[in-house]
Amino acid sequence: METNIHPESIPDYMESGELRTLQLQRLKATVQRCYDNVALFRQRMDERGLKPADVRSLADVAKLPFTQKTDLRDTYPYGLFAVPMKEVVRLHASSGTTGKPIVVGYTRDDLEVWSSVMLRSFVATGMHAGDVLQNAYGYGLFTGGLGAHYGAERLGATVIPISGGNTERQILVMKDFGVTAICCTPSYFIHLIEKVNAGGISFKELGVKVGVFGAEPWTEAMRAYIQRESGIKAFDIYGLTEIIGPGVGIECCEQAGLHIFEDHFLIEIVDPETGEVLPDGQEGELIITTLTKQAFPMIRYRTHDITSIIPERCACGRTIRRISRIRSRSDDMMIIRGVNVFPSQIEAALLSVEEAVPHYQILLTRKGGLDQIEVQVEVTKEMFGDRISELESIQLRLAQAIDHITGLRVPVRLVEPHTIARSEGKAKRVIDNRNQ
Ligand code: DLL
Repeated sequence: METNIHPESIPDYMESGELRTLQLQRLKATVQRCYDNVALFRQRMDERGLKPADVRSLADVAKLPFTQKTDLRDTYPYGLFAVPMKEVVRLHASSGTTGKPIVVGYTRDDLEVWSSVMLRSFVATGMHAGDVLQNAYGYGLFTGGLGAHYGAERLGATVIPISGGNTERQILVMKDFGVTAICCTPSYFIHLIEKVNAGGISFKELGVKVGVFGAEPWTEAMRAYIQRESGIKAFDIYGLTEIIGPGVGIECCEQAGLHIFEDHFLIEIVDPETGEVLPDGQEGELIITTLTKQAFPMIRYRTHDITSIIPERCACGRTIRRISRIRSRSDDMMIIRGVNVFPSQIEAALLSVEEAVPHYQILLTRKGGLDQIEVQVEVTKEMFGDRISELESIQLRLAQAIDHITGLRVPVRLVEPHTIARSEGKAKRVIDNRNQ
């Protein structure tokens, strides 16, 4: 139990009944605001014969229609905004995979809320005023940079707004500026560790103690790798543009699931196929309803992120509930010879083999109407100099580890050091050439 509770983190410890009452009051207000100001929400509710007054309990949220990413595309750019543009003081956008980006807006109050949940996120990791934060999330339309920036400033940390990329400069800053904490994607952090170590000093000699990593899926095995190789404590932070950006949830020092800032976000888990609400503890798709957003409120947003609600109270004393690490996105699932496989399973398998380095890519192709998969794994320079028989043995062990976790014999190809592209932001783990 933490003894020094930051004043802004008090809602993290709110008595559960009080929190549910607050959520219900805010849910009602959000539904009313959406009904009054957003044509799509009103139309969807009218089609179901629903009025805002029909939301009488938190469970009633399940009566409301889902919102999908396609709804944001169909109403591009401002169709889901619930306030006049003169109240919108910031826009962000996310590029997505196809066509136009999705655009979200924030009022001044929304930015306040965002800073406060980001501040609470940093507090949960044990960061405090006086920490020097290297913020290597991208600044710009991506929410990572500015989201972390304002939260950290509000905490009283010294923020270095370095943004993503330019690895040489990142390393110089990390060495010379007294950096104690860093934010970036986990895949980029691995790249940084590698580059620092290649420069002749060990990452562990630097003063960095805390890493706040998110924006892409990663595994416990990856955390173990990062903590072992860098000596820092690595925290998982979750969020998405459509809801607010980073700061929907974060791990605390227990590193046992991500606390959701439930006074601002109402969470449900549903069966991704049927949309039916699932009980706590069961894995399914995370659905989020915003409770305080003004410019861009969201009702029952289908995140496609697969997780579960952890029903037990956390040892840290926070009463806000946790979700388990995002296992994957429902749309990332690959079906290989009839077996469902997620990239995170491949990652966990690869990292269970001692010699493996966490640079890998999954290549999907189609042959004779059947999906084919190949996993490419980088070896280190030292390994590359090894005898062929040793490389073969590693290859075999990697394939066996994948078989063990997924039940599939998957071809593994060892590739030369530095041949898999490094990302400055979100890593591209799956190369899908099935439709070529
Ligand atoms: O990635 C916001 C963010 C910035 C989160 C910085 C954390 C840190 P989007 O670009 O809209 O927003 O992508 C959101 O990324 O639906 C998840 O699929 C994935 N994602 C985000 N955080 C995590 C995480 C930002 N900790 C999408 N673990 C989400 C797994 C994550 N997946």
